[in-house]
Amino acid sequence: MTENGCIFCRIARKEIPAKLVGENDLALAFWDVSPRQPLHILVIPKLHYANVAELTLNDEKSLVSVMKLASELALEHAEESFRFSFNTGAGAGQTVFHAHAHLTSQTPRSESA
Ligand code: DGP
Repeated sequence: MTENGCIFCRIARKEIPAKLVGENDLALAFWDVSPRQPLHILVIPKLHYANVAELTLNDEKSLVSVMKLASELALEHAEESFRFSFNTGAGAGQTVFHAHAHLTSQTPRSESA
């Protein structure tokens, strides 16, 4: 499932650049272009799902891949505490309608800051 014009699909296909930070078979991670926390990484499924509920209900393998990659990166890049969040719907602040986890932390490891 892909969507023409979806910016995160285009990043997943490596058609447009992003600062990649990790990848596995079904998920990709890159630094958020406008970070709102000292550590701010986005983790996306490579396949297109509009939000985390669509992802969860349709593709458990991609969901697990997203969460595994996000967890690995959290342990690697956050000092002690971190947050995963999925804005879902415009009213909740979602602006890119391709499912993505925000991995944020106020306490990045020094080499990640
Ligand atoms: P949300 O508001 O939850 O839909 O989050 C979308 C995030 O995606 C927002 O923090 C900014 C980020 N973003 C949007 N376009 C790009 C892009 O082209 N590259 C990167 N690296 N991040 C992007």
